[in-house]
Amino acid sequence: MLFGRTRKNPITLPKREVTNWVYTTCGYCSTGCSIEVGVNGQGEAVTSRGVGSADVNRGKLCIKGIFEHELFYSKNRGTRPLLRQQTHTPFQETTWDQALDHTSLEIKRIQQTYGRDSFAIVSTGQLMTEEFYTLGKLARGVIGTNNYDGNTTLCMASAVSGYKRSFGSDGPPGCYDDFSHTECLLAFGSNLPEQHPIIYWRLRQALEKRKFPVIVVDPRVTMFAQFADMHLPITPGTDVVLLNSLAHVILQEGLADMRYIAAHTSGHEEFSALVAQYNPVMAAKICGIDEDTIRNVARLYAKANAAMSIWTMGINQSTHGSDGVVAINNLNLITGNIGKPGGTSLSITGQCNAMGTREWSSCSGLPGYRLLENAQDRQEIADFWGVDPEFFPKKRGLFQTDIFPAIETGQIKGLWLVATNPMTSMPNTGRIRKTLEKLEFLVVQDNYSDVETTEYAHVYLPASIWAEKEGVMTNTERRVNVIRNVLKPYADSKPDLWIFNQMARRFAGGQKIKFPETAPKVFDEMRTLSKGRFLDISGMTHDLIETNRGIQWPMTQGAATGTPRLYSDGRFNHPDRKAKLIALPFIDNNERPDTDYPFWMNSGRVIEHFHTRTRTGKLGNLNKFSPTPYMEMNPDAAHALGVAHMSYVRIVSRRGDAVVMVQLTHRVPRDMVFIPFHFHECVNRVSLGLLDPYSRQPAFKQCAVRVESMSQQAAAVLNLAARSF
Ligand SMILES: Nc1nc2c(c(=O)[nH]1)N[C@H]1C(S)=C(S)[C@@H](COP(=O)(O)OP(=O)(O)OC[C@H]3O[C@@H](n4cnc5c(=O)[nH]c(N)nc54)[C@H](O)[C@@H]3O)O[C@H]1N2
Ligand SMILES: Nc1nc2c(c(=O)[nH]1)N[C@H]1C(S)=C(S)[C@@H](COP(=O)(O)OP(=O)(O)OC[C@H]3O[C@@H](n4cnc5c(=O)[nH]c(N)nc54)[C@H](O)[C@@H]3O)O[C@H]1N2
Ligand code: SF4
Ligand SMILES: [Mo]
Repeated sequence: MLFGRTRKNPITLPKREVTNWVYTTCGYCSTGCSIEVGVNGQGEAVTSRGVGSADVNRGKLCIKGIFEHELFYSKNRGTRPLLRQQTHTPFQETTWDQALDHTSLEIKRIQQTYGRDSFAIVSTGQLMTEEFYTLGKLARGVIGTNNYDGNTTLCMASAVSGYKRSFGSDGPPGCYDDFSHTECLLAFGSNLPEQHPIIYWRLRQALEKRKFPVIVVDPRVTMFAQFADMHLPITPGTDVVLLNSLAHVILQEGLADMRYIAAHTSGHEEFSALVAQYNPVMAAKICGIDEDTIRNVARLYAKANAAMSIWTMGINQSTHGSDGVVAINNLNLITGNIGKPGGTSLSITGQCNAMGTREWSSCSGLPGYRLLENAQDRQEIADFWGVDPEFFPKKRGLFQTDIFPAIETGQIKGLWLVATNPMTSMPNTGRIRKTLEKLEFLVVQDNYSDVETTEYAHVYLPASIWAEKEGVMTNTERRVNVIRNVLKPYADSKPDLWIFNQMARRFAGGQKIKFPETAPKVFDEMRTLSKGRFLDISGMTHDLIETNRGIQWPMTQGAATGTPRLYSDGRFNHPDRKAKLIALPFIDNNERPDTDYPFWMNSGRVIEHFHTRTRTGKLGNLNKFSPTPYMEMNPDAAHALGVAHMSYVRIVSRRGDAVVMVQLTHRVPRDMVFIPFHFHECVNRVSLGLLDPYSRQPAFKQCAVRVESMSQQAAAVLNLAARSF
């Protein structure tokens, strides 16, 4: 008798005859895996594989990388530029010349009518570095708006700000190899196995060779927490209190590295006086981690010969994001754990090239970590580009999260969105919708014509995706890796570099300044501008980068290799060459659960999806794992409300509501729900996103909601309605 699957059609694997493997780098997360894309005799990309000789991934890829070649053929790629005079009327297909002419005329009209800064540009962490540099030249040197920033404000701004405050410069000091040397790992608000699977795999490799304690601080029992030796389920938003208390114990028990503190830091006295107030008994009441555990972790960390901390969005996306980063740096400074093998303060970056935009995009300043506030930096770039230094503003303009409120109040009238989707990714999207509707002119430049923001756009520019282009990206450990061109641009889409260059030509300033047409030529400009600087890349070329499977900056001209660690000599980038120990008083300003809204709403990611699903939502091999907006809820809390597993509920906050399917799990405590943020019209309809005072990054991870059970029929209707807006 035949049973089950034997009756069904057998699974057949497609035949993949690869004639050519092309070297490239993954375009999703910041791990920076080297990929080879297999191309067949007909010139089609048919498969992807990890590069065995690449130090980062050593032949491995996560589920997103394995299917990355499918992106080339994914649905709803933009085929031609689209244009319309008014939103909510049908778009007309148009030529590149017309789309670019119209856009440049609108930019000029808005700037002439309302002032130069009334036109804003919001970019991303997902272009090639050469594209970032070119967009920066266009924004700063030609168009001349000071309201130019990136979505990295949602992502890495707190890490940047914290590094600058502590060390005098941005730039993560450590690397993945530190796992092989450390004796204690402390991870804050990072779900490494799902969000950086290959970095996690590097950690596992190190642990197989040599056991050391792994301690995860996260209010949720993440996959990382499950694999850790200790899990500290912290009260949301209170990491600074825990960190101050760890420092308290280390100083009080004489476990600090006083020699390192005296030689390489300033501010010790004020810092010690502040942490003296954070004894573990008092801290436990705020951060929810008991006194014994605090003392135990402090001793483990301080007594290890080398100890390291990593963190991601649980720290950065907080009203104390920048302070959280500084607090982690404080911990590493007082224990002498900076710039030594296994001893570091390593921010795990988010997007594939969030580092590249920090280094070269001019979003927060000028290229190569130069500052608008510094006259010599302005002069150097003005001379190099051939512009008047007075054309540059003397202070950075609005952060991305301040640009939208400035649209609300009429200060900004026109916007260019490049590779970012704020209608899904910004907090409180109801407010974002109103701002986009208020714009006189919106241009959206994206791989996909169905990206939600096009609904509000006047012009849509179809950009080529990933390895239809070429250029470099910098990963979490400062490794510059190269994306080689695999396929020619899809339909009539164009590489972002081409689009920026064509736009430049349409401005008088852009005709005077040189805009090199190819990525290697742009890279040459960056190399020249990097000479002698902290992020020196003058020793690199695209070819050398490919040969080495990525090189870590700095690498000066003539050097044999890159540099795995920064600050190994204990000399930092503040004028006195010391790192700062900074006192961090804690003020609790989060929206907390109360009787009307009794749950913390936490949000984040799952392994199979990337951000707003414009890409992973279109690949069956990824989307099938979670095609529906859902929420993790504790079974006890659900029972009390009569909410069943796999039923739909309505979550409500003071901003808005959303419909999600319930997944009952003990991953979340009784007073918390967790929602992946990948879905449109979902978590960010509800989120608050209070801003960090230094970095202006939103606290996506903390707000208060209530959960309403509802008739499943009504839920289905609402769910559909919400999605069709
Ligand atoms: N699969 C996948 N991988 C990705 C991405 C993706 O979309 N999908 N995106 C990339 C990007 S841009 C980024 S920024 C990274 C993000 O990578 P992660 O930061 O690792 O991912 P998240 O899920 O956003 O948040 C991490 C954790 O922060 C915790 N958290 C919430 N509040 C607090 C708190 O108050 N304190 C502490 N200590 N923890 C808290 C959450 O419970 C969550 O488990 O991932 C990158 N990698
Ligand atoms: N509630 C909540 N909200 C969050 C977060 C959270 O944890 N919780 N995390 C925040 C974080 S850390 C981040 S990084 C943001 C991400 O937020 P977004 O950047 O808005 O999200 P993406 O979906 O990555 O949008 C990138 C867009 O660029 C397009 N794109 C990709 N490559 C290219 C290219 O080469 N050229 C062009 N022109 N377009 C391209 C994609 O199709 C996509 O539409 O979301 C933030 N929002
Ligand atoms: S870990 Fe990140 S870089 Fe590596 S394959 Fe996965 S998504 Fe790409
Ligand atoms: Mo991010």
